[in-house]
Amino acid sequence: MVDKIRLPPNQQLIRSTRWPVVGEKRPRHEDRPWELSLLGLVRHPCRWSLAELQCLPAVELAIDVHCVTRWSRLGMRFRGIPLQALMQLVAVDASARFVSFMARSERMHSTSLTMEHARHSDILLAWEAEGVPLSEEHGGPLRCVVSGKYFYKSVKWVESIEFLAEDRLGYWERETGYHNQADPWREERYLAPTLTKAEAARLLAARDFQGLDLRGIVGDRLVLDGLRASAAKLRDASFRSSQLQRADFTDANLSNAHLEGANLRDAIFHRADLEGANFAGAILCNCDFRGASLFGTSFASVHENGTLSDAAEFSPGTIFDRSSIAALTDEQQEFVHASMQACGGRIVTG
Ligand SMILES: Nc1nc2c(c(=O)[nH]1)N[C@H]1C(S)=C(S)[C@@H](COP(=O)(O)O)O[C@H]1N2
Ligand SMILES: [Mo]
Repeated sequence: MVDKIRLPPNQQLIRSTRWPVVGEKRPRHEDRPWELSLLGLVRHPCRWSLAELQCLPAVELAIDVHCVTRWSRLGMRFRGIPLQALMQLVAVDASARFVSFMARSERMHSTSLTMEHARHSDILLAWEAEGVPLSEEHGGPLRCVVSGKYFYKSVKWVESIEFLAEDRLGYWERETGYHNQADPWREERYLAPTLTKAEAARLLAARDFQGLDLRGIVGDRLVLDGLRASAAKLRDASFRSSQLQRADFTDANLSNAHLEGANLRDAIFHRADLEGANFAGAILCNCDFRGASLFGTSFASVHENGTLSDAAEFSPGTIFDRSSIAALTDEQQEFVHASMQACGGRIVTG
């Protein structure tokens, strides 16, 4: 019950031993030893080696992790230095209104927060998770962990923190339309694209989305059979109860898309990004899911007492990779295995 209250809308708990790797997998290679700098609007800019940081009074905090792709892990234990402690040491100027975190990574990954959030929430520069040193893929030797925001505000391999008067958009926020506020309780996941109603209507009538960025497009309860949407960017799109028979979503990005109750008979999701997509109650007969990414994807609604409703429908022609299914939550995996077995659908090694 307590867990439910701590779970933001449309998030799913993952098993407490699982921790998916999201985004970049390794830092930029450099011979120089690891350092963390605090700079910008501060009285005493400062740089610490990892050893120096680890001599400061460390704390261990339990932080709820909520990834924008709909998986959550509650109360993960992280050990490190609170950002507020470092902010006191460098004496942040009153004119600072934003703080930007930069990673030692190939694409110079970054993100930013308001000073308001930096001052009033739990933020750690962490080197340990669940009692063991952070592995490199999870941001070791040093990462940021920010409570109260989707996890994309927690930069891995953080090497500098800059205090600013004006905001500087981070990598995901700038390049892929991730919401700059990132409040999981308000579901601030992605920004809607700049698509006018007339343009959306024209594209829906033509049923051709190939390669287009149509984030957040709404096509509920429409007849869209034969839709061509290969390589389309359809994050957060909504096709609830639509007719999408034979639709081609090869290589499309449908993360967090709503497909509840849609008729997707003979549709192709080959190599599609379906992270966080919802197929509850959808007809998925003869659908090809090979190579699809299924972190946090739903194929039925799971209730608090463990019961299921709105089961998606499979058929002998439905096909999944075993490795894609392994990314689902336990409840969704069980459901897919059981109903695919019941109808004779194919689960192949891939
Ligand atoms: N340097 C860097 N930090 C990053 C990212 C990234 O791609 N590069 N991805 C972000 C996103 S979207 C998430 S969900 C978390 C994932 O952290 P994890 O791989 O340890 O789960 O890191 C965040 N920090
Ligand atoms: Mo994320």
